[in-house]
Amino acid sequence: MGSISERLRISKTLDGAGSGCFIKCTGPVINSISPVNGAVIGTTRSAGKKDYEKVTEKAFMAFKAWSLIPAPKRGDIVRQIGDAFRTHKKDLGELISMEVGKIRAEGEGEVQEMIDMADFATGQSRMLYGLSMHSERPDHRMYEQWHPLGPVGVITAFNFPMAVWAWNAMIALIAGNTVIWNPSSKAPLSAIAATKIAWDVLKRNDVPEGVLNLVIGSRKDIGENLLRDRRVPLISATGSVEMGRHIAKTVAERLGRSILELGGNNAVIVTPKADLETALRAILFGAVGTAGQRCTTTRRLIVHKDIAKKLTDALVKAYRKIRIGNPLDEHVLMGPLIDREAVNAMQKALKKIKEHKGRILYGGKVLSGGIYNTGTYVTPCICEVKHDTPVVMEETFAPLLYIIRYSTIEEAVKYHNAVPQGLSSGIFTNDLKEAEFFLSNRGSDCGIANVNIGTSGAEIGGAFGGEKDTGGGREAGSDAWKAYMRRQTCTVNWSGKLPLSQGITFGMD
Ligand code: UN1
Repeated sequence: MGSISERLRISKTLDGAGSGCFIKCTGPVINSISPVNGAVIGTTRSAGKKDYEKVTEKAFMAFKAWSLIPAPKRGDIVRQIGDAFRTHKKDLGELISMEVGKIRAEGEGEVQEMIDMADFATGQSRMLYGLSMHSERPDHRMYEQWHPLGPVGVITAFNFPMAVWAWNAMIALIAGNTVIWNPSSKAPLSAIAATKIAWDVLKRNDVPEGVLNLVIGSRKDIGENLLRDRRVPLISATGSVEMGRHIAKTVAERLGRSILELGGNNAVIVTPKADLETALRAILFGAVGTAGQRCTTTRRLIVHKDIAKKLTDALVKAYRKIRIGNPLDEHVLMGPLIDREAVNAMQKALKKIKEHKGRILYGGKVLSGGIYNTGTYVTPCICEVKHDTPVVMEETFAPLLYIIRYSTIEEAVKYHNAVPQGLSSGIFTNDLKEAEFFLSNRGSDCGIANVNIGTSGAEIGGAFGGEKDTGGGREAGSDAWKAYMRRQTCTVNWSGKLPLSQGITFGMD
Protein backbone atom coordinates (compact mmCIF):
# COMPACT_ATOMS: atom_id res chain seq x y z
CA MET A 1 0.00 0.00 0.00
CA GLY A 2 2.91 2.32 0.89
CA SER A 3 3.45 3.99 -2.42
CA ILE A 4 -0.11 4.14 -3.74
CA SER A 5 -1.35 5.66 -0.51
CA GLU A 6 1.42 8.26 -0.76
CA ARG A 7 0.63 8.96 -4.40
CA LEU A 8 -3.06 9.26 -3.60
CA ARG A 9 -2.24 11.27 -0.44
CA ILE A 10 -4.14 9.03 1.95
CA SER A 11 -1.26 7.86 4.09
CA LYS A 12 -1.91 9.80 7.31
CA THR A 13 -4.91 9.75 9.62
CA LEU A 14 -7.54 11.43 7.53
CA ASP A 15 -10.51 13.60 8.20
CA GLY A 16 -13.63 12.38 6.50
CA ALA A 17 -15.41 15.62 5.65
CA GLY A 18 -14.81 18.74 3.65
CA SER A 19 -15.82 20.94 0.78
CA GLY A 20 -12.52 21.60 -1.01
CA CYS A 21 -10.16 20.79 1.82
CA PHE A 22 -10.73 18.60 4.86
CA ILE A 23 -12.08 20.00 8.11
CA LYS A 24 -11.12 18.66 11.55
CA CYS A 25 -13.74 16.01 12.16
CA THR A 26 -15.35 15.21 15.47
CA GLY A 27 -16.98 11.82 14.81
CA PRO A 28 -15.74 8.32 15.64
CA VAL A 29 -12.56 6.95 14.06
CA ILE A 30 -12.90 4.33 11.31
CA ASN A 31 -10.05 1.87 10.89
CA SER A 32 -10.14 0.54 7.34
CA ILE A 33 -9.35 -3.15 7.55
CA SER A 34 -8.59 -4.64 4.17
CA PRO A 35 -10.62 -7.79 3.48
CA VAL A 36 -7.62 -8.93 1.42
CA ASN A 37 -5.14 -9.43 4.27
CA GLY A 38 -6.76 -8.08 7.42
CA ALA A 39 -4.30 -5.15 7.65
CA VAL A 40 -5.35 -1.68 8.71
CA ILE A 41 -4.79 0.32 5.52
CA GLY A 42 -6.03 3.68 6.71
CA THR A 43 -7.62 5.60 9.55
CA THR A 44 -10.35 8.17 9.09
CA ARG A 45 -12.00 10.46 11.61
CA SER A 46 -15.64 10.48 10.57
CA ALA A 47 -17.90 13.51 10.57
CA GLY A 48 -20.01 14.55 13.52
CA LYS A 49 -23.27 16.46 13.24
CA LYS A 50 -21.53 19.86 13.41
CA ASP A 51 -19.15 18.83 10.63
CA TYR A 52 -22.12 17.79 8.53
CA GLU A 53 -23.65 21.21 9.10
CA LYS A 54 -20.48 23.04 8.01
CA VAL A 55 -20.16 21.02 4.84
CA THR A 56 -23.81 21.25 3.86
CA GLU A 57 -23.89 24.99 4.40
CA LYS A 58 -20.90 25.30 2.06
CA ALA A 59 -22.66 23.14 -0.54
CA PHE A 60 -25.73 25.31 -0.24
CA MET A 61 -23.76 28.57 -0.57
CA ALA A 62 -21.63 27.33 -3.48
CA PHE A 63 -24.70 26.28 -5.47
CA LYS A 64 -25.40 29.84 -6.59
CA ALA A 65 -21.92 30.50 -7.99
CA TRP A 66 -21.62 27.07 -9.63
CA SER A 67 -25.07 27.21 -11.23
CA LEU A 68 -24.20 30.59 -12.79
CA ILE A 69 -21.29 29.09 -14.74
CA PRO A 70 -22.56 28.16 -18.24
CA ALA A 71 -23.24 24.43 -18.57
CA PRO A 72 -20.61 23.78 -21.30
CA LYS A 73 -17.99 25.44 -19.06
CA ARG A 74 -19.07 23.19 -16.20
CA GLY A 75 -18.73 20.35 -18.70
CA ASP A 76 -15.18 21.37 -19.45
CA ILE A 77 -14.28 21.21 -15.77
CA VAL A 78 -15.86 17.76 -15.56
CA ARG A 79 -13.76 16.76 -18.58
CA GLN A 80 -10.65 17.75 -16.62
CA ILE A 81 -11.83 15.70 -13.64
CA GLY A 82 -12.15 12.70 -15.99
CA ASP A 83 -8.61 13.33 -17.25
CA ALA A 84 -7.31 13.43 -13.68
CA PHE A 85 -8.95 10.05 -13.03
CA ARG A 86 -7.24 8.77 -16.21
CA THR A 87 -3.88 9.80 -14.82
CA HIS A 88 -4.54 7.99 -11.54
CA LYS A 89 -6.42 5.00 -12.97
CA LYS A 90 -3.97 2.34 -11.85
CA ASP A 91 -3.53 3.65 -8.30
CA LEU A 92 -7.24 4.24 -7.79
CA GLY A 93 -7.99 0.75 -9.12
CA GLU A 94 -5.47 -0.78 -6.73
CA LEU A 95 -6.92 1.14 -3.81
CA ILE A 96 -10.39 -0.23 -4.65
CA SER A 97 -8.91 -3.74 -4.71
CA MET A 98 -7.30 -3.30 -1.31
CA GLU A 99 -10.27 -1.61 0.30
CA VAL A 100 -13.14 -3.77 -0.99
CA GLY A 101 -11.41 -6.83 -2.47
CA LYS A 102 -12.15 -6.50 -6.21
CA ILE A 103 -9.70 -8.09 -8.60
CA ARG A 104 -7.37 -5.66 -10.36
CA ALA A 105 -9.23 -5.76 -13.69
CA GLU A 106 -12.49 -4.90 -11.96
CA GLY A 107 -10.92 -2.22 -9.77
CA GLU A 108 -9.49 -0.52 -12.85
CA GLY A 109 -12.79 -1.17 -14.66
CA GLU A 110 -14.54 0.80 -11.96
CA VAL A 111 -12.20 3.75 -12.46
CA GLN A 112 -12.84 3.47 -16.20
CA GLU A 113 -16.55 3.74 -15.41
CA MET A 114 -15.83 7.07 -13.67
CA ILE A 115 -13.81 8.29 -16.65
CA ASP A 116 -16.57 7.25 -19.04
CA MET A 117 -19.10 9.08 -16.89
CA ALA A 118 -17.03 12.26 -16.98
CA ASP A 119 -16.75 12.03 -20.77
CA PHE A 120 -20.46 11.37 -21.09
CA ALA A 121 -21.34 14.28 -18.81
CA THR A 122 -19.03 16.61 -20.72
CA GLY A 123 -20.95 15.90 -23.93
CA GLN A 124 -24.27 16.11 -22.11
CA SER A 125 -23.38 19.57 -20.83
CA ARG A 126 -24.08 20.87 -24.35
CA MET A 127 -27.27 18.84 -24.68
CA LEU A 128 -29.53 19.85 -21.79
CA TYR A 129 -32.34 20.03 -24.30
CA GLY A 130 -35.87 21.19 -23.66
CA LEU A 131 -38.76 20.64 -26.07
CA SER A 132 -40.68 23.41 -27.73
CA MET A 133 -44.41 22.93 -28.28
CA HIS A 134 -47.00 24.58 -30.46
CA SER A 135 -49.24 26.74 -28.35
CA GLU A 136 -53.01 26.52 -28.88
CA ARG A 137 -53.06 30.32 -28.66
CA PRO A 138 -52.01 32.53 -31.61
CA ASP A 139 -48.69 34.36 -31.36
CA HIS A 140 -47.62 32.48 -28.27
CA ARG A 141 -44.45 30.54 -27.86
CA MET A 142 -44.34 27.58 -25.52
CA TYR A 143 -41.28 25.61 -24.49
CA GLU A 144 -39.68 23.87 -21.57
CA GLN A 145 -36.28 24.43 -20.06
CA TRP A 146 -34.21 22.72 -17.41
CA HIS A 147 -32.69 24.58 -14.48
CA PRO A 148 -30.23 23.43 -11.82
CA LEU A 149 -31.83 21.95 -8.74
CA GLY A 150 -29.56 22.61 -5.73
CA PRO A 151 -27.25 20.47 -3.59
CA VAL A 152 -27.71 16.78 -4.40
CA GLY A 153 -27.14 14.18 -1.67
CA VAL A 154 -25.41 11.04 -2.94
CA ILE A 155 -25.40 7.94 -0.74
CA THR A 156 -23.29 5.05 -2.02
CA ALA A 157 -22.54 1.45 -1.10
CA PHE A 158 -19.17 -0.27 -0.54
CA ASN A 159 -19.30 -2.42 -3.67
CA PHE A 160 -18.77 0.42 -6.16
CA PRO A 161 -16.98 2.81 -3.83
CA MET A 162 -16.16 5.35 -6.57
CA ALA A 163 -18.17 4.71 -9.74
CA VAL A 164 -21.67 5.14 -8.33
CA TRP A 165 -20.67 8.53 -6.91
CA ALA A 166 -19.32 9.44 -10.36
CA TRP A 167 -22.56 8.40 -12.11
CA ASN A 168 -24.37 10.88 -9.92
CA ALA A 169 -21.76 13.55 -9.34
CA MET A 170 -20.62 14.05 -12.95
CA ILE A 171 -24.20 14.53 -14.12
CA ALA A 172 -25.17 16.63 -11.10
CA LEU A 173 -22.20 18.91 -11.77
CA ILE A 174 -22.95 19.61 -15.41
CA ALA A 175 -26.58 20.17 -14.41
CA GLY A 176 -25.35 23.03 -12.18
CA ASN A 177 -25.79 21.31 -8.84
CA THR A 178 -23.43 20.88 -5.97
CA VAL A 179 -22.96 17.41 -4.47
CA ILE A 180 -22.81 16.12 -0.89
CA TRP A 181 -21.43 12.59 -0.82
CA ASN A 182 -22.06 10.22 2.07
CA PRO A 183 -20.14 7.07 1.07
CA SER A 184 -20.20 3.70 2.77
CA SER A 185 -18.20 3.67 6.00
CA LYS A 186 -16.79 0.37 4.69
CA ALA A 187 -14.92 2.25 1.93
CA PRO A 188 -13.86 5.70 3.18
CA LEU A 189 -10.41 5.68 1.56
CA SER A 190 -11.75 5.27 -1.97
CA ALA A 191 -14.09 8.20 -1.38
CA ILE A 192 -11.33 10.39 0.02
CA ALA A 193 -8.89 9.57 -2.80
CA ALA A 194 -11.42 10.24 -5.58
CA THR A 195 -12.63 13.43 -3.92
CA LYS A 196 -9.11 14.82 -3.48
CA ILE A 197 -8.35 14.34 -7.15
CA ALA A 198 -11.57 16.12 -8.16
CA TRP A 199 -10.94 18.95 -5.65
CA ASP A 200 -7.53 19.66 -7.22
CA VAL A 201 -9.22 20.17 -10.58
CA LEU A 202 -11.90 22.44 -9.11
CA LYS A 203 -9.21 24.49 -7.34
CA ARG A 204 -7.17 24.84 -10.55
CA ASN A 205 -10.27 26.26 -12.20
CA ASP A 206 -10.87 28.76 -9.36
CA VAL A 207 -14.18 27.21 -8.50
CA PRO A 208 -15.28 28.18 -4.97
CA GLU A 209 -15.23 25.49 -2.28
CA GLY A 210 -18.49 23.64 -1.71
CA VAL A 211 -19.12 22.26 -5.20
CA LEU A 212 -18.05 18.71 -4.37
CA ASN A 213 -18.48 17.82 -0.72
CA LEU A 214 -17.72 14.72 1.29
CA VAL A 215 -19.19 13.65 4.63
CA ILE A 216 -18.09 10.24 5.81
CA GLY A 217 -20.15 9.10 8.75
CA SER A 218 -22.74 6.60 9.81
CA ARG A 219 -26.05 6.30 8.00
CA LYS A 220 -27.72 6.81 11.37
CA ASP A 221 -26.18 10.19 12.11
CA ILE A 222 -24.92 11.75 8.90
CA GLY A 223 -27.17 9.92 6.43
CA GLU A 224 -30.27 10.72 8.45
CA ASN A 225 -29.41 14.44 8.54
CA LEU A 226 -29.04 14.43 4.78
CA LEU A 227 -32.40 12.73 4.27
CA ARG A 228 -34.21 15.28 6.43
CA ASP A 229 -32.36 18.35 5.15
CA ARG A 230 -34.70 20.66 3.24
CA ARG A 231 -31.71 22.39 1.62
CA VAL A 232 -31.09 19.17 -0.32
CA PRO A 233 -33.84 18.79 -2.94
CA LEU A 234 -32.63 15.44 -4.31
CA ILE A 235 -31.21 12.34 -2.67
CA SER A 236 -29.74 9.64 -4.89
CA ALA A 237 -29.11 6.46 -2.95
CA THR A 238 -27.72 3.02 -3.67
CA GLY A 239 -28.08 0.25 -1.12
CA SER A 240 -30.41 -2.36 0.31
CA VAL A 241 -34.18 -2.48 -0.18
CA GLU A 242 -34.63 -1.96 3.53
CA MET A 243 -32.50 1.19 3.47
CA GLY A 244 -34.33 2.41 0.35
CA ARG A 245 -37.75 2.06 1.96
CA HIS A 246 -36.57 4.24 4.82
CA ILE A 247 -35.04 6.82 2.47
CA ALA A 248 -38.15 6.96 0.27
CA LYS A 249 -40.38 7.61 3.30
CA THR A 250 -38.11 10.13 4.96
CA VAL A 251 -37.41 12.18 1.85
CA ALA A 252 -41.06 12.05 0.72
CA GLU A 253 -42.13 13.33 4.13
CA ARG A 254 -40.53 16.67 3.25
CA LEU A 255 -41.64 16.30 -0.40
CA GLY A 256 -38.04 15.98 -1.55
CA ARG A 257 -37.11 13.82 -4.52
CA SER A 258 -35.20 10.60 -4.48
CA ILE A 259 -33.48 8.36 -7.00
CA LEU A 260 -33.25 4.85 -5.60
CA GLU A 261 -31.04 2.06 -6.89
CA LEU A 262 -31.65 -0.82 -4.49
CA GLY A 263 -31.30 -4.57 -4.45
CA GLY A 264 -31.22 -6.81 -7.48
CA ASN A 265 -32.07 -10.49 -7.81
CA ASN A 266 -30.97 -10.90 -11.36
CA ALA A 267 -31.56 -13.94 -13.50
CA VAL A 268 -30.35 -15.33 -16.76
CA ILE A 269 -32.62 -17.59 -18.79
CA VAL A 270 -30.80 -20.14 -20.95
CA THR A 271 -32.91 -21.83 -23.60
CA PRO A 272 -32.11 -24.92 -25.71
CA LYS A 273 -31.44 -22.51 -28.62
CA ALA A 274 -28.57 -20.81 -26.80
CA ASP A 275 -24.90 -20.87 -27.61
CA LEU A 276 -23.90 -22.59 -24.38
CA GLU A 277 -20.28 -21.49 -24.47
CA THR A 278 -21.28 -17.80 -24.56
CA ALA A 279 -23.87 -18.36 -21.85
CA LEU A 280 -21.34 -20.15 -19.64
CA ARG A 281 -18.82 -17.30 -19.84
CA ALA A 282 -21.46 -14.69 -19.12
CA ILE A 283 -22.84 -16.61 -16.13
CA LEU A 284 -19.35 -17.02 -14.71
CA PHE A 285 -18.61 -13.31 -14.89
CA GLY A 286 -22.09 -12.40 -13.67
CA ALA A 287 -22.16 -14.79 -10.71
CA VAL A 288 -18.53 -14.81 -9.58
CA GLY A 289 -17.32 -11.34 -10.65
CA THR A 290 -16.84 -8.94 -7.70
CA ALA A 291 -17.37 -12.09 -5.57
CA GLY A 292 -21.11 -11.84 -6.18
CA GLN A 293 -21.29 -8.38 -4.63
CA ARG A 294 -22.70 -6.33 -7.53
CA CYS A 295 -26.30 -5.16 -7.58
CA THR A 296 -26.27 -6.71 -11.03
CA THR A 297 -24.76 -10.06 -9.99
CA THR A 298 -26.39 -13.09 -11.61
CA ARG A 299 -28.13 -14.78 -8.70
CA ARG A 300 -30.51 -17.11 -10.56
CA LEU A 301 -29.96 -19.31 -13.59
CA ILE A 302 -33.27 -20.37 -15.12
CA VAL A 303 -32.32 -23.14 -17.50
CA HIS A 304 -34.37 -25.41 -19.76
CA LYS A 305 -34.63 -28.91 -18.30
CA ASP A 306 -33.17 -30.55 -21.44
CA ILE A 307 -29.87 -28.66 -21.17
CA ALA A 308 -29.80 -28.15 -17.39
CA LYS A 309 -27.43 -31.04 -16.65
CA LYS A 310 -25.01 -30.17 -19.44
CA LEU A 311 -24.82 -26.50 -18.46
CA THR A 312 -24.65 -27.20 -14.74
CA ASP A 313 -21.86 -29.74 -15.17
CA ALA A 314 -19.92 -27.26 -17.29
CA LEU A 315 -20.43 -24.56 -14.68
CA VAL A 316 -19.25 -26.76 -11.82
CA LYS A 317 -16.17 -27.66 -13.88
CA ALA A 318 -15.46 -23.96 -14.51
CA TYR A 319 -16.09 -23.03 -10.84
CA ARG A 320 -13.52 -25.61 -9.76
CA LYS A 321 -10.89 -23.79 -11.81
CA ILE A 322 -11.54 -20.34 -10.35
CA ARG A 323 -8.52 -19.04 -8.47
CA ILE A 324 -9.49 -17.38 -5.21
CA GLY A 325 -7.05 -15.17 -3.36
CA ASN A 326 -5.28 -11.84 -3.39
CA PRO A 327 -7.25 -9.76 -5.89
CA LEU A 328 -4.07 -8.04 -7.08
CA ASP A 329 -2.58 -11.35 -8.23
CA GLU A 330 -3.23 -11.49 -11.98
CA HIS A 331 -4.32 -15.15 -11.96
CA VAL A 332 -6.95 -14.62 -9.31
CA LEU A 333 -10.57 -14.31 -10.50
CA MET A 334 -12.24 -13.94 -7.13
CA GLY A 335 -11.10 -11.93 -4.13
CA PRO A 336 -12.60 -11.87 -0.63
CA LEU A 337 -16.04 -10.76 0.47
CA ILE A 338 -16.09 -7.33 2.08
CA ASP A 339 -16.08 -8.64 5.68
CA ARG A 340 -16.94 -11.55 7.94
CA GLU A 341 -20.48 -10.29 8.29
CA ALA A 342 -20.95 -10.89 4.56
CA VAL A 343 -19.51 -14.38 4.94
CA ASN A 344 -21.96 -15.08 7.77
CA ALA A 345 -24.88 -13.86 5.67
CA MET A 346 -23.84 -16.28 2.93
CA GLN A 347 -23.61 -19.14 5.44
CA LYS A 348 -27.07 -18.30 6.75
CA ALA A 349 -28.52 -18.36 3.24
CA LEU A 350 -26.89 -21.76 2.63
CA LYS A 351 -28.42 -23.10 5.81
CA LYS A 352 -31.85 -21.98 4.67
CA ILE A 353 -31.31 -23.58 1.25
CA LYS A 354 -30.52 -26.90 2.89
CA GLU A 355 -33.59 -26.59 5.14
CA HIS A 356 -35.69 -26.18 1.99
CA LYS A 357 -34.13 -29.25 0.38
CA GLY A 358 -31.96 -27.31 -2.05
CA ARG A 359 -28.96 -29.24 -3.41
CA ILE A 360 -25.50 -27.71 -3.08
CA LEU A 361 -23.69 -28.70 -6.28
CA TYR A 362 -20.46 -26.88 -5.56
CA GLY A 363 -18.76 -24.53 -3.10
CA GLY A 364 -20.09 -22.45 -0.25
CA LYS A 365 -17.08 -23.19 2.00
CA VAL A 366 -15.31 -20.62 4.12
CA LEU A 367 -11.59 -20.90 3.35
CA SER A 368 -8.82 -20.88 5.94
CA GLY A 369 -5.02 -20.98 6.11
CA GLY A 370 -2.51 -18.34 4.92
CA ILE A 371 -4.13 -15.29 3.36
CA TYR A 372 -7.51 -16.98 3.88
CA ASN A 373 -7.20 -16.57 7.67
CA THR A 374 -8.97 -13.22 7.40
CA GLY A 375 -12.19 -15.28 7.31
CA THR A 376 -13.36 -13.28 4.29
CA TYR A 377 -12.64 -15.81 1.52
CA VAL A 378 -15.24 -18.35 0.38
CA THR A 379 -15.65 -20.72 -2.52
CA PRO A 380 -18.39 -19.53 -4.90
CA CYS A 381 -21.47 -21.67 -4.66
CA ILE A 382 -23.90 -23.28 -7.10
CA CYS A 383 -27.06 -24.89 -5.81
CA GLU A 384 -30.21 -26.29 -7.31
CA VAL A 385 -33.46 -25.03 -5.78
CA LYS A 386 -37.17 -24.65 -6.48
CA HIS A 387 -37.92 -21.26 -7.99
CA ASP A 388 -40.06 -20.19 -5.03
CA THR A 389 -37.77 -21.21 -2.17
CA PRO A 390 -38.02 -18.25 0.28
CA VAL A 391 -34.28 -17.49 0.32
CA VAL A 392 -34.34 -17.21 -3.50
CA MET A 393 -36.59 -14.17 -3.11
CA GLU A 394 -33.87 -12.34 -1.19
CA GLU A 395 -30.67 -10.68 -2.36
CA THR A 396 -27.77 -12.32 -0.53
CA PHE A 397 -24.71 -10.24 -1.39
CA ALA A 398 -22.40 -13.20 -2.04
CA PRO A 399 -21.36 -15.55 -4.86
CA LEU A 400 -24.40 -17.79 -4.59
CA LEU A 401 -26.01 -19.00 -7.82
CA TYR A 402 -29.40 -20.70 -7.77
CA ILE A 403 -30.21 -23.13 -10.58
CA ILE A 404 -33.89 -23.36 -11.46
CA ARG A 405 -35.21 -25.64 -14.21
CA TYR A 406 -38.06 -24.76 -16.57
CA SER A 407 -40.05 -26.46 -19.34
CA THR A 408 -41.61 -23.67 -21.44
CA ILE A 409 -40.44 -20.13 -22.16
CA GLU A 410 -43.63 -18.78 -20.54
CA GLU A 411 -42.77 -20.69 -17.40
CA ALA A 412 -39.19 -19.38 -17.50
CA VAL A 413 -40.40 -15.77 -17.65
CA LYS A 414 -42.93 -16.47 -14.90
CA TYR A 415 -40.15 -17.72 -12.61
CA HIS A 416 -37.97 -14.86 -13.72
CA ASN A 417 -40.49 -12.22 -12.69
CA ALA A 418 -41.55 -13.96 -9.47
CA VAL A 419 -39.04 -12.14 -7.23
CA PRO A 420 -39.69 -8.75 -5.58
CA GLN A 421 -36.67 -7.06 -7.21
CA GLY A 422 -36.37 -5.96 -10.84
CA LEU A 423 -32.91 -4.69 -11.76
CA SER A 424 -31.14 -6.66 -14.49
CA SER A 425 -31.91 -9.68 -16.64
CA GLY A 426 -30.66 -11.65 -19.62
CA ILE A 427 -31.75 -14.38 -21.99
CA PHE A 428 -29.41 -16.61 -23.95
CA THR A 429 -31.00 -17.77 -27.18
CA ASN A 430 -30.50 -17.51 -30.91
CA ASP A 431 -34.23 -17.85 -31.47
CA LEU A 432 -35.72 -14.48 -32.45
CA LYS A 433 -39.13 -15.32 -31.07
CA GLU A 434 -37.79 -16.24 -27.64
CA ALA A 435 -35.60 -13.13 -27.52
CA GLU A 436 -38.41 -10.80 -28.56
CA PHE A 437 -40.84 -12.42 -26.13
CA PHE A 438 -38.34 -11.77 -23.34
CA LEU A 439 -38.01 -8.11 -24.40
CA SER A 440 -41.76 -7.60 -24.86
CA ASN A 441 -44.02 -6.24 -22.16
CA ARG A 442 -44.96 -9.85 -21.31
CA GLY A 443 -41.27 -10.62 -20.79
CA SER A 444 -38.67 -9.38 -18.32
CA ASP A 445 -39.97 -6.88 -15.78
CA CYS A 446 -36.51 -5.44 -15.07
CA GLY A 447 -34.94 -2.05 -15.77
CA ILE A 448 -32.23 -3.80 -17.80
CA ALA A 449 -32.99 -6.65 -20.22
CA ASN A 450 -30.24 -8.20 -22.33
CA VAL A 451 -30.04 -10.79 -25.09
CA ASN A 452 -26.93 -12.99 -25.18
CA ILE A 453 -25.35 -10.78 -22.50
CA GLY A 454 -25.29 -11.48 -18.78
CA THR A 455 -26.82 -9.34 -16.06
CA SER A 456 -23.77 -7.42 -14.85
CA GLY A 457 -21.39 -4.96 -16.47
CA ALA A 458 -23.90 -2.48 -17.87
CA GLU A 459 -22.45 0.36 -19.97
CA ILE A 460 -22.79 3.87 -18.55
CA GLY A 461 -24.47 5.14 -21.74
CA GLY A 462 -27.79 3.53 -20.83
CA ALA A 463 -29.96 4.64 -17.91
CA PHE A 464 -29.15 2.34 -14.98
CA GLY A 465 -31.72 1.18 -12.43
CA GLY A 466 -34.67 -1.10 -11.96
CA GLU A 467 -38.29 -1.65 -11.07
CA LYS A 468 -40.30 -2.99 -8.13
CA ASP A 469 -38.19 -3.27 -4.95
CA THR A 470 -35.15 -2.03 -6.87
CA GLY A 471 -36.66 1.40 -6.37
CA GLY A 472 -37.44 2.77 -9.85
CA GLY A 473 -34.55 5.26 -10.02
CA ARG A 474 -32.33 5.77 -13.05
CA GLU A 475 -28.76 7.04 -13.01
CA ALA A 476 -25.90 7.47 -15.51
CA GLY A 477 -26.73 7.64 -19.21
CA SER A 478 -29.60 8.21 -21.64
CA ASP A 479 -31.83 11.02 -20.28
CA ALA A 480 -31.26 10.21 -16.59
CA TRP A 481 -29.84 13.77 -16.31
CA LYS A 482 -33.40 15.10 -16.22
CA ALA A 483 -33.86 13.82 -12.67
CA TYR A 484 -31.04 16.13 -11.55
CA MET A 485 -32.68 19.30 -12.88
CA ARG A 486 -35.95 21.11 -12.46
CA ARG A 487 -38.24 21.40 -15.48
CA GLN A 488 -39.96 24.65 -16.25
CA THR A 489 -42.72 25.12 -18.82
CA CYS A 490 -42.64 28.62 -20.28
CA THR A 491 -45.25 30.36 -22.42
CA VAL A 492 -44.51 33.73 -24.00
CA ASN A 493 -47.38 35.84 -25.33
CA TRP A 494 -46.28 38.25 -28.06
CA SER A 495 -49.79 38.80 -29.50
CA GLY A 496 -50.65 42.03 -27.72
CA LYS A 497 -53.96 40.42 -26.69
CA LEU A 498 -54.86 37.98 -23.96
CA PRO A 499 -56.47 34.88 -25.45
CA LEU A 500 -57.08 32.29 -22.69
CA SER A 501 -56.39 28.60 -23.07
CA GLN A 502 -59.25 26.11 -23.44
CA GLY A 503 -61.09 28.90 -25.31
CA ILE A 504 -62.32 30.46 -22.08
CA THR A 505 -63.72 33.95 -22.30
CA PHE A 506 -63.57 35.95 -19.12
CA GLY A 507 -65.35 39.10 -20.23
CA MET A 508 -64.59 42.38 -18.56
CA ASP A 509 -66.50 44.54 -21.12
C1 UN1 B 1 -23.85 -1.79 -8.54
O1 UN1 B 1 -23.55 -2.93 -8.27
O2 UN1 B 1 -24.39 -1.03 -7.69
O3 UN1 B 1 -23.65 -3.00 -14.38
C2 UN1 B 1 -23.53 -1.15 -9.83
C3 UN1 B 1 -22.75 -3.21 -13.58
C4 UN1 B 1 -21.88 -2.03 -13.17
C5 UN1 B 1 -22.52 -1.26 -12.07
C6 UN1 B 1 -23.03 -2.05 -10.91
N1 UN1 B 1 -21.68 -1.18 -14.31
O4 UN1 B 1 -22.49 -4.30 -13.12
